[in-house]
Amino acid sequence: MKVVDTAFAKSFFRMCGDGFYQGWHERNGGNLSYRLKEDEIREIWDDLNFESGRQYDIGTFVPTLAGEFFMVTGSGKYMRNIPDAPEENVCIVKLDASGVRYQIVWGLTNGGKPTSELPSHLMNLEVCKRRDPNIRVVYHAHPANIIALTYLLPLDGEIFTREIFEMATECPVVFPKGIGVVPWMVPGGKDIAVATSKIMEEQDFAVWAHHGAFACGTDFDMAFGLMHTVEKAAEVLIKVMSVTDKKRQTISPRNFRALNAPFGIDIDERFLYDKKSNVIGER
Ligand code: 2HA
Ligand code: ZN
Repeated sequence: MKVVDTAFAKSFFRMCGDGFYQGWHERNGGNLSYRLKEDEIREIWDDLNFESGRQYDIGTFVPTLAGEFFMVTGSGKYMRNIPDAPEENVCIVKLDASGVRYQIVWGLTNGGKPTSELPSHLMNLEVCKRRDPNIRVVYHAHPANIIALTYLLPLDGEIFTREIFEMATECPVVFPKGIGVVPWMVPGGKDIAVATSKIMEEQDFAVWAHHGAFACGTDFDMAFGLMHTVEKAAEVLIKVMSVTDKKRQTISPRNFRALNAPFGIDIDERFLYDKKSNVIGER
């Protein structure tokens, strides 16, 4: 089967367009990766090309992913163009037996390399695979409200989570383990990949201060839906903060605890601290 005709590839390409139309992918901003299943690799085997044999350094070390195949967006490519021209803008890479190098086996037909954030994608996919082998998607986007909050709230995962939780009852139900925050760092390298994957060892979402965010998921809907949910709550918070620095009323820790039983979740208590004031962002 042709790669472009598979269900996973169609979902991948569609999500890139969806993210563009949300306004999360100006120019070449953002990137997406997917760890293929064994039956999907078998399905597309005849459409892969191993001839070049050229190997490139990942820029980090992901032994748990050795030998695996990933669909990833191309470096410098525009998410907007992916649904119409996937083969030019996306590739499939195969990792070598030690998880240090990769080979391009499909796509990027006009040349190019995988996303500049490949180290972060692969390190996140690695820690996610260790905690849940069903997690296969890692998504990086530049949503405006999440980025705006990184200028307004302390860069503290507990405070970010609590303030986002209070903006929509849905939030603690969708991500009861909360979100983490990476301080400003140089993008594209190993250091930011290490910092992000530290968060992804336990949580599904990492904010990159003054840059964007990373979400993971078991499928494209889960990763996109998580980005969408956090960004929507961030938008509500920005609207509230545009009017006042204080909340008149909000969802209380007692209210949050009441969600646990009916929704079968266990909201981490470290986000449910008692606040000393109603000023947004203060503990
Ligand atoms: O240009 O978003 O972080 C792609 C990016 C880099
Ligand atoms: Zn980015």
